[in-house]
Amino acid sequence: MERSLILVKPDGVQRGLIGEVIARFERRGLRLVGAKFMQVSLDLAKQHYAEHEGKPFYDGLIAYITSAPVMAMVWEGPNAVAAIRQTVGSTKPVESAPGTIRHDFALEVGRNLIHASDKPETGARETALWFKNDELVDWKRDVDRWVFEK
Ligand code: IDP
Ligand code: MG
Repeated sequence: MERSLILVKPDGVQRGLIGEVIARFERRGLRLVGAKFMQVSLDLAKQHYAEHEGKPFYDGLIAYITSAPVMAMVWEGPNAVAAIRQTVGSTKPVESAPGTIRHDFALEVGRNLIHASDKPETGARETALWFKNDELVDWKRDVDRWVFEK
């Protein structure tokens, strides 16, 4: 089953939007695999955002993600990465479709509330970076057969 790392970033936590974000993924039918509320270390922030090192917004991005606690989660489902990116919306909130999280709750790219893995391989890599194996729960829901075709 495909997995995606989701972070409710510091602005989302401070604004009381953890529940809103979780509710949207639950309603979509995705299955929660792991969750922890945590302060991000500088080391983890740098590993997570390594692909952006050297870009003009990099220092601000590291400062943003380490500025206050985040809610880190792993969600899974068929095509979970694409489904979640769709529910999250575009990187720039003003380019996000109405009804997406970034459209509905954000205005600026540097305060866009949420992180979601961008590819299935990234989902696997980021899950391993943020969570130990024993922090992830392998489980079935009674409702799975009504949400997942197979
Ligand atoms: P994504 O979060 O939609 O995958 P990325 O391009 O991977 O977007 O960028 C990672 C994060 O870096 C964004 O979510 C946003 O918080 C921040 N970011 C990206 N571009 C800019 C920018 O031009 N200015 C400020 N922050 C940016
Ligand atoms: Mg990205």
